[in-house]
Amino acid sequence: LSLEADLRLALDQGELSLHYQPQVDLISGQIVGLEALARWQHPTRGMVSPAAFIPLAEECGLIVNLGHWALQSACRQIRVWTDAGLAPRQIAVNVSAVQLSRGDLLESVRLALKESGISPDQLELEITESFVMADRDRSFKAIADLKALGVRLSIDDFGTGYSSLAYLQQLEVDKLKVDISFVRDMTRNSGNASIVKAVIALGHSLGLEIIAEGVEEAGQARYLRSLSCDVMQGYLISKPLPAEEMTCFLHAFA
Ligand code: G
Ligand code: G
Ligand code: NA
Ligand code: MN
Repeated sequence: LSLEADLRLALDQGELSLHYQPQVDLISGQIVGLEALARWQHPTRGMVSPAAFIPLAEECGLIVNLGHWALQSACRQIRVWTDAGLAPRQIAVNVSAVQLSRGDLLESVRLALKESGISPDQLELEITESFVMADRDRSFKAIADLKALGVRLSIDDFGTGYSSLAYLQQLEVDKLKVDISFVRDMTRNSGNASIVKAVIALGHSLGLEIIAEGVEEAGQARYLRSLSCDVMQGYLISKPLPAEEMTCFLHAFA
């Protein structure tokens, strides 16, 4: 069986799951969000990384179904955590440009919200610069429609794509995620530190919240706080965890 045929089956047979990684406010120390990240536990191949199967799913169009599954699963899980009094402000779900070009992203989001009964502002969508630049008219319209629904939007891996700064000003997004590659060497590489500082200043001047990804060391967290970065995410707090383990983590953290 090809990996693609396998992935098709995996989706039907429930081999995919979401893991959740906390996002922590740098001032209050509270968990303000969770990012949902897809995982594939294959019966013989073992754990297949999303870095391998997401691009494959995008190529063959399966990302439309996979993306809807992720939205639906994340919204159901927020519902469970909301009912248990454990839900942070929002859960972030990654969305691909292909969900826009080959699927009906707006309808998919609407359905997941309706079915779960969560408040739209509990859902955040992580889009990339390539999502925005692939088809500008279509993506600007989609972003406006999604904002009208009440969901929150963030730009993932910010600084690694090639969107122009002029677009950033027109986009109705709420948050920038500083890419892991800039955060990693920030305290040792002054070039990366300059980029992180610039992204924070730019984002704040446009009224956007800034989250730094890939924070692994306490020194990085201190440095980000000194730069007025708002939120951090990374192994320093926790790696992505299955829903049941995240439930325990949320209990312990509260
Ligand atoms: O969790 P990890 O760092 O291994 O994720 C690798 C990549 O896969 C990241 O770029 C992440 O954004 C992407 N990814 C994980 N889950 C999803 C998903 O549900 N949808 C999309 N489109 N991308 C995902
Ligand atoms: O493209 P995206 O930003 O969605 O992908 C995030 C990826 O980074 C996921 O695969 C996630 O598992 C991984 N990740 C999350 N926190 C850390 C971290 O602190 N260090 C490293 N190296 N990777 C991380
Ligand atoms: Na992401
Ligand atoms: Mn990212």
